[in-house]
Amino acid sequence: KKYHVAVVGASGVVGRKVIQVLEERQFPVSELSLFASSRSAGQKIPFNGEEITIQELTEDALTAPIQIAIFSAGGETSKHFAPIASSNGITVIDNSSAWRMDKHIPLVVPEVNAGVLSKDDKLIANPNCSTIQSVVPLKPLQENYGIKRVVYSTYQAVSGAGRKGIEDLEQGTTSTFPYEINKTVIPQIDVFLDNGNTKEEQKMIDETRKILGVENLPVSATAVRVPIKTSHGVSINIELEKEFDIKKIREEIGNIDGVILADNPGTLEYPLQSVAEDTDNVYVGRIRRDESVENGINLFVVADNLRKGAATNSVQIAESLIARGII
Ligand code: 11C
Repeated sequence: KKYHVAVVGASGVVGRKVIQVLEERQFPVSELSLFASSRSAGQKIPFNGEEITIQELTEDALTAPIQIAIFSAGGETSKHFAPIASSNGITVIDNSSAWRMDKHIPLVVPEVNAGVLSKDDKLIANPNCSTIQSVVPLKPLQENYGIKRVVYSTYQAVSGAGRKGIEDLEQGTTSTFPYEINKTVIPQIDVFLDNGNTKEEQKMIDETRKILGVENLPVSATAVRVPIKTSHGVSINIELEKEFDIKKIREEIGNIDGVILADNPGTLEYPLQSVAEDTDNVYVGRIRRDESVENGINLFVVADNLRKGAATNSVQIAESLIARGII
């Protein structure tokens, strides 16, 4: 079976990646429709040997025969257009933060919680990039040992902020970031909230709890922008409920679908952003005991923020819906 797929926000950094990933993974597309704002309408994007013209997104655009729509056009567009599309019977996978914390909307990283998907889901949220790669190695730890507390420290690429973020790095401008990102790391991603966290940090906390299904899980995060173009790094410190064997944990993490263990200090092998770039893998390494607490563990996780952190994960959600006979 093949599907009529729409990409909303087709001209953006993530939208273009979604189109590329659909082609690379040979997603069963019968027809691809591309939508964006009037500014980008008329642009052509290659897909499976054809040139597809971007159409302007209007209220009547998202309807049958489209069956699946992948949105990456920002929160405001998703808030307005995703309910219109889903009420027209289209299954929407939304990359923005608009719907993630809505308790009726599943928030999915397929390796971790594809089991929450059901036939009733017409709108499914794709988590924040730094959250996606972080929860992947947490899954077997939660299942096998119980998680008591998680502390994230991130090293996030400028492409997380879109094309303007990349321009700031390449040109030394400050149109997106408050300081010159080519000269410093910046311990601020997105706006500050009343509790002192940035919005990015709060997303990591809230989304981790929702994906792991533990409402009050103690999670803390510090999110930092670093001067590289692609791939986020996250240092994760975890306290487990039960005792563990570090070799066994290494094995359990290595067995997760899509995870590449890069964990061999003897040969200087560890996750690198330069290696993860342009791959769909989640690289995990520096796995070691944290001797400062009981049952503590440290690890470092790297993934391409535009792929596993966004486009690839949303296509994998669509693949999970097909594999589970939901669409
Ligand atoms: C960043 N994580 O690196 C952000 C970008 O909620 O989907 C993704 C924002 C989101 O700036």
